[in-house]
Amino acid sequence: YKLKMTNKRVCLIGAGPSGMSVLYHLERLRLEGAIAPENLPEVTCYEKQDDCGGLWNYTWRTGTDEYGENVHGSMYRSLWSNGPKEALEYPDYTFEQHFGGPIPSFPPREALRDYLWGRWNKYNLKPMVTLLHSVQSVNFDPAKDKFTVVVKDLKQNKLLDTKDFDFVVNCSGHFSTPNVPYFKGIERFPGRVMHTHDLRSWREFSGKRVLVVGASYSAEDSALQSIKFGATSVVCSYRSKPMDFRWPDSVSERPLVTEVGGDDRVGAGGWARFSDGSMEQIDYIILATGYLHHYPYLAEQLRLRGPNLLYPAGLYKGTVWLAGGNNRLLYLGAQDQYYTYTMFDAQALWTVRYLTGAIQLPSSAEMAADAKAWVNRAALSKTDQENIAFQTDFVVDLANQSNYGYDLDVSKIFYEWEDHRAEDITTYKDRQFVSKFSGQQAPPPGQPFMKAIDDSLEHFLASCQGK
Ligand code: FAD
Ligand code: NA7
Repeated sequence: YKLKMTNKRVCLIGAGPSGMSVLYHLERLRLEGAIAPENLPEVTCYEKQDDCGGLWNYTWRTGTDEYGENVHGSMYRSLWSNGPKEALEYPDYTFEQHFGGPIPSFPPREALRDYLWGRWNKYNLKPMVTLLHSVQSVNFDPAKDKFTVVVKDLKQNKLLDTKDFDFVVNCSGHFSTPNVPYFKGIERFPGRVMHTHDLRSWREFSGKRVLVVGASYSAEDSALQSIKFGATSVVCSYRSKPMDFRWPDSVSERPLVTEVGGDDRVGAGGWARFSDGSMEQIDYIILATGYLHHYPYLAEQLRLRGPNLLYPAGLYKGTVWLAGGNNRLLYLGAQDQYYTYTMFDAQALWTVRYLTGAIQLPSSAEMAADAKAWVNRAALSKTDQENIAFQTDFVVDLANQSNYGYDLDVSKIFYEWEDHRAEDITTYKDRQFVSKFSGQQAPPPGQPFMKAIDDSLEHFLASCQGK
């Protein structure tokens, strides 16, 4: 499907929330007649999964898929939103509009996926995505002044002829390639060792003693989900600082694990030693150690690298790749995330304005200085409150520049959410918020998070109606 044949050709990689927001705003503005026909780019969106949705598509698969591609999915059964839905709500498509009434603040994965689809269906975006096509390589050819892109049709198991593009918009996400550290003795550990990327069900932890390595969102959820599904104990091991929540008695925190080991005899357990010299008996190891920026299909000089940051270096407006100077490779959603859907949406609208000529870039020196100033500020931002304030400013700046039309600042909701988490990490998902955009007060959940097992949309909607 082609939006329109014109001079600029755009290769959009990935149809998760970020990529779909690009298609959404392009189509919206096209239908509103806000883009002159000669400025409408021809966009080809390649998605390697069999549907739009990105991480919000659940897959039972781990490792490689039926086509030999790395499985993108990192979400598991029983995943409930980790932030309030009021903090990611699209102003032009509220949860109330989608569900026809109030729903609790922390919905399960399927409900959020359903919401995303509702907004995409407004403009029938799915036919604009070339599904089951994986981008294999992207190079910039200075002689042609084009990006040369090789794509594989997964169903036909066929590499397509190289295609030329003026722009590449990379929306492939950065929570799919696990960061897997080594710990002394781990190859001899007698129990299962897995990264959260490969987690699908928590049921196997019932009756087990679990070690969770990491101290961020995945670690927090791994600890809570393990005990929710019957683990007898969870020890969380941190590298920099503990999560320091008021954990249930069965969860504790230790400094970094230094060695693991165990007995090879059937039925014998394993152990972990920590940098304070203490030891624990454990059966399972969950590596909640985050993800790598990993874009193997992008030519070396186009690749973003580094840790998960609020403002990765080298991106003007957190979006335009500055190295090389052609400014025609864009990254969406490459940031660490408090804001999610609305941040991607502001970034997408900014991108569409840029692609259609409504936003002009300043000089290279100005862009580099602007990006550097954000990077420097991000480096000074340490606490959750500072991080939230930082990302709010980032999102609002993008929204202002792109004439977004709504105030996306939901920092108050995030601050309150952080307070709830500090009060009680086991109950914060049972709290309720008011929507900034519909004014709707969320009802309490049908069941508290620590008791809710059925994560289906059907069950969720039935429980909202008190059935
Ligand atoms: P993704 O959703 O990762 O989508 C990227 C797309 O690109 C995928 O469809 C992928 O198949 C495709 N792709 C990748 N490589 C290629 C290629 N070479 N060729 C073609 N297609 C390709 N956010 C929240 O708001 N609330 C939450 O509760 C929440 N929970 C999370 C829990 C987990 C375990 C994880 C990992 C993330 C969570 N997130 C959550 C954050 C999540 O990153 C965002 O919500 C969102 O999915 C990011 O959207 P995206 O489009 O940038 O990337
Ligand atoms: P994050 O937020 O990037 O956090 C990664 C965590 O892993 C963090 O606490 C790191 O410690 C820790 N880590 C990384 N490497 C190591 C090693 N070598 N040893 C010990 N600990 C390590 O990733 P998450 O998976 O939690 O969250 C990603 C997204 O998924 C997020 O948006 C959520 O919504 C769900 P550090 O603090 O850097 O010392």
